[in-house]
Amino acid sequence: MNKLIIYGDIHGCYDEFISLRNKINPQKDDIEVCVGDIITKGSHSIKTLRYIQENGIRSVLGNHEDKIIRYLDHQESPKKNPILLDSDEQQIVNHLTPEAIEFLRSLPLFLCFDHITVIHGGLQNSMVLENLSKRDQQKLLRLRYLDQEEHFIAYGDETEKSIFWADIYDGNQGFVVYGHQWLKEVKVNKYAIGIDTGCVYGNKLSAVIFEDKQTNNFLIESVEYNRK
Ligand SMILES: [Mn+2]
Repeated sequence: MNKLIIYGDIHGCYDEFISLRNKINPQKDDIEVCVGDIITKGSHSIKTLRYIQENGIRSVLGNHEDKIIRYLDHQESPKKNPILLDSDEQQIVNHLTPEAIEFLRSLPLFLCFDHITVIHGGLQNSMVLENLSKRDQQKLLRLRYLDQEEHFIAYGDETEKSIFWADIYDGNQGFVVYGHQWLKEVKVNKYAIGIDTGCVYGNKLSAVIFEDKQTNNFLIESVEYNRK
């Protein structure tokens, strides 16, 4: 039976990604997916992106890929680009091949494998993935915390009363595998699992492996950040 292997935010941590993939040792029929944020922040964004493309690994869109695409879209207009890139993002843009740009533009907001749903950020119980407004599409990439009335809270505006979306998610869009919010360990809820364990911040890179997509039985594999 083929496995479903889902990798957390790689952020250009190429060496750790290769170590993790070697540890998991995917077989030909296994499906490999990333939760987005393949690029930016780490040292090897372009190399990682090329490897993902060359090895038939799929991904959903992360907020960092989304920023690069929005920047490129604005570049086609004669107006001043409202998106500001940092030097790392500028380097990435300078080195993207037309194929890489096409790959980034092709990334979906979500992927479903039976009842397992892969997204980058988070979702609210009222959202229907097949029918998202433009605003909800942006939320899907960025959602972390909600307020008491279950409204989106912008990054940095959280209080101790804020609610992490997965803690109240009711499972109506499937069992969700997500990244975006990094934590020291994977975060397991009844209907969701967060697998960004902050490799690029010096912690570790993790993947979740479903041996059988019909059940929720999964394994976690991780490799530590490589301090060279
Ligand atoms: Mn990220």
